[in-house]
Amino acid sequence: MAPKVYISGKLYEKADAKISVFDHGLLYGDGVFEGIRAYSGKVFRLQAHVDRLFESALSIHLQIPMTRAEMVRAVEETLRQNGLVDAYIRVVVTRGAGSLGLDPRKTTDPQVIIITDKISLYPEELYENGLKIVTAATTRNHPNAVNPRIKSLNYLNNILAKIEGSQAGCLEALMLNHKGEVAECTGDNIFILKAGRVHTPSIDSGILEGITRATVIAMARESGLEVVERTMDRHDVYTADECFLTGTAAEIIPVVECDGRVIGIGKPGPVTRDLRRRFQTLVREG
Ligand code: PXG
Repeated sequence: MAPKVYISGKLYEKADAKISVFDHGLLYGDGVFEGIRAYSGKVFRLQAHVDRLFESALSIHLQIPMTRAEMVRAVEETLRQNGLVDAYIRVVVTRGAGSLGLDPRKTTDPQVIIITDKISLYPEELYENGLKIVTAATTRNHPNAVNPRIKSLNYLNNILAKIEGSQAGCLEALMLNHKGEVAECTGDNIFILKAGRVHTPSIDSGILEGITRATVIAMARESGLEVVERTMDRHDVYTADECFLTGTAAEIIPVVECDGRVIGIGKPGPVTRDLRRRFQTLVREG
């Protein structure tokens, strides 16, 4: 079946799925998005993603031209029309087409785009052996600029950090906040294990409130682990017993080296592996 893309109420063939070059989403990165996954036909944490999308939109003063319930239905229907069961779903809401000039009042008709695709996974080898990461010199957005809690279409800051990671031969890069504290990676939240406790930067460290992060915190607590959300610095990462990243695409992926320092025993640790097993059960069972 040819893939179909949802744009503002209609489904288009991939080749015909187009929006205006005057859309401020393109011209200024003016819009918001979500990356979501479906497992065995069920969309994981769909309501949480839709809620975050609407909160991102509210924060940038963008009125999404449908209700949350309509958005939920549109995502599910697009997935169904594409016949996908294990899928990656990208929801994008742009400010809409307008004249040149920053002023959003010069735009009309925000566009809602839903793209569904087969999920492209990180190589299994990385889950077995763990990732190496480096700290990027590019800092995470200052909360008084585009707040990191907003999943905006303007990801350039994180892309710059990602390039730094790639140039150092790493698939992810650690980003610090404007105070030099650990924030998160370019598209994943970070966790460490130290002395039997799980630690992760708090929301006020200037991070995206990851939905996988929230799931993992709840899951870890349910399994009897203590989870501490706090300010962290790079020393905490270097001296951790275990480290892992969480995200919709990555799920839970172990980190075994940061800035050339070997973390723990240099292999994915038992707590990370156990959480990963639990997570895989959870996404399949709901
Ligand atoms: N931090 C940042 C900056 C992110 O962009 C996460 C953490 C993890 O959040 P979730 O809610 O997914 O647990 C993200 C999410 C992509 C892609 O195409 C990136 C994300 C999600 C989906 C796709 O690289 N980032």
